[in-house]
Amino acid sequence: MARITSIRGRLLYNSRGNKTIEIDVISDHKCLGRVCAPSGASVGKHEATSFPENKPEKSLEILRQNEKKFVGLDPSNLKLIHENLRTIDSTTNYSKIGGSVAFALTIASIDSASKSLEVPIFKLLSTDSNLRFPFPLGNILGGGAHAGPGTPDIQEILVCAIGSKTIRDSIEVNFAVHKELGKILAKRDPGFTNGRGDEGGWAPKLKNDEALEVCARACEQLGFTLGKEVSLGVDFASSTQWNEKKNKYVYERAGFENSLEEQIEFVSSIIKEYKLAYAEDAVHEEAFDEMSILTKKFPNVLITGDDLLVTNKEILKRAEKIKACNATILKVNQAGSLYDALEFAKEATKNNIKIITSHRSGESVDSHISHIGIATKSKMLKVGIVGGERIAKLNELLRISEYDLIRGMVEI
Ligand code: 2PG
Ligand code: MG
Repeated sequence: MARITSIRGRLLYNSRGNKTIEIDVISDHKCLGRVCAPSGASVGKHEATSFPENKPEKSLEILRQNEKKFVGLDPSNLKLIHENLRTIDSTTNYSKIGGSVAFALTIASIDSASKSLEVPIFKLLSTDSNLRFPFPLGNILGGGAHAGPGTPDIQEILVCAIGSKTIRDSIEVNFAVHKELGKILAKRDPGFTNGRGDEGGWAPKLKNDEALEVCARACEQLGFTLGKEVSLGVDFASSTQWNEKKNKYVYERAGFENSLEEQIEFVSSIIKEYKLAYAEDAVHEEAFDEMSILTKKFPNVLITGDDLLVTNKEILKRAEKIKACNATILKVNQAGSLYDALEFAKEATKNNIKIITSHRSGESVDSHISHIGIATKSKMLKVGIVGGERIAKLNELLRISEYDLIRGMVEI
């Protein structure tokens, strides 16, 4: 059995150029596990706090003071590492040490164990003998909190190659749609600068409906039928539009407002018109009842909670009671530790809530989430489309395909 021999944290920067932390966990003096923490732009109210007082330096200082608590532990024993972490910070949202430490320390431990035992991370996290690939869900057009003024209010229009039989084909189809969309946008607007949002999706000056229309056209021009070879998805990130005082969704860029009922109509018509397979945060983060209306109305669409559930097991239990969603985003850093996130995944699976493991908009070039997506039997892996930090996760899926342990794609 391996033993953790040292831990070291450092201040680095994420894909937005913002400060973040990276943690090294070294086992047996030689096996290095290394993880850099990501961060979101559209952050749920109840997510784990990234850093105490928003200061990564403070997280690093607390880690340094407590380093010894982890030395000597088995790096593959996630529960023990999590429990030791909880002796330092027992707050529900990791406000004392920062969720970024919980994230990086637990995943770096598993990374280190993987090196020491020479077993891939997905195998360490799951004993299931029937693992498959999740479908990559790629952001082809960005707006909202991920892109500048003039772009759609809707945060992300995504593509998923639901007809693909292999991981390579599913990745290539996503790229093809993204490229085709780029050509359409350039033709439509000679002033289009090829500008992209935070996750690699194009960021054109378009209204919501125009943006959806060009994405559908890109798929069709490649000979695909929506709902057959490929499907579109949308992350509405509705909390961004929600105005509590007005009790309305304010679509500032498009220039309209929706009441709670109108929002359901708005989302429903988009789901129907574009045959969406996937609709994330279609209502704001506390609108559980409205989410359950949509879940009932669209049993064959992944009605997915992100800000709504924030990878929090207790909130998920509340959602389950009223069948608020049939799918959930899993972002480890929303929960805090990898142990927390895996407990959340167990609860979701037990209740037949489909899992979509996801990146954050502010990322690193790490690719551990590709393993986490496989081990949690996620239906989809939401990792953006192009840009080094997005491609890193897709490339890792291709490396993993060299293991004979995984047979084909999940059923969707
Ligand atoms: C989301 C994510 C990732 P952020 O809303 O689903 O696409 O964005 O990391 O900004 O929360
Ligand atoms: Mg989201």
